[in-house]
Amino acid sequence: MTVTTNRLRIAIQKSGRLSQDSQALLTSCGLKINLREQRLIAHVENMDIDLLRVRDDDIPGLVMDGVCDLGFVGENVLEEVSLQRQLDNETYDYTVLARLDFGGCRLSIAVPQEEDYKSVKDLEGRTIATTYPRLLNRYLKQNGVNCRIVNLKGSVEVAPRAGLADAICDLVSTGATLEANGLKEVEVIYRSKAVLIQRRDLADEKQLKLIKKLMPRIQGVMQANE
Ligand code: PRT
Ligand code: ZN
Repeated sequence: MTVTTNRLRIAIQKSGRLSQDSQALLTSCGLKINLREQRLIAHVENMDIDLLRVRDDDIPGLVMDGVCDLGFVGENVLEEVSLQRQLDNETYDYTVLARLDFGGCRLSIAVPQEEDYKSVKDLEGRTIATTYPRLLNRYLKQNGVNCRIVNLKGSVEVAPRAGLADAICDLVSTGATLEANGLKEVEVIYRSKAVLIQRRDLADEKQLKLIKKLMPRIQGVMQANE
């Protein structure tokens, strides 16, 4: 059974690096969010909007499958999920409504500090641990390098020390985590920010009108932050 509702559904990360900023942006746009910490759904009191609070990894799929109308997610996750869904012959359509001014990071390859690294060719035949196997695979292919990719959902930065991999491919912002784990950043393979995406097939007049009303506000808040 599918739930029919014409309240606009916006997927946001429940708790993590994008949660505060996504919520703050919506609040600055005038949404009065009735948020109870443990709840999956938060109702917006003054507009026909519900927030769905989920893991960031689930957000692209929810929008691509049309279960949510909009979503706030990092481009890194969005691109990884898109690549995976293309391989699995699933729909991977969406529209980017705005590139946001938070969640900035880069996906980089890092190797042990003592390693004498000159170019990407030095990775030939090595094992790389990552949470982003599709993005990494695309990069390696483009550079004609063959590696073994080990898929880890967490603690990627300890993989070389634990003897699980020769190198890692992980998100970096300040570089402190790499440094603390005796690693150095050698290749930036993807630069990411948070984006607001919309499902492709959204057709409900009322919902489209609501989005039209919200977008200038979002642009306005971002300009004020510049
Ligand atoms: O529970 P859920 O699945 O929703 O959350 P999560 O743990 O998967 O994601 P979360 O909250 O850590 O990150 C959400 C999004 O924030 C990411 O997908 C990125 O788009 C963005 N982002 C921005 C970052 C970082 N900066 C970042 N630095 N995500 C993760 N990190 C981690 C990185 O993985 C590494 O462990 O921070 C560490 C490195 O930081 P520095 O400052 O030491 O370099
Ligand atoms: Zn996640």
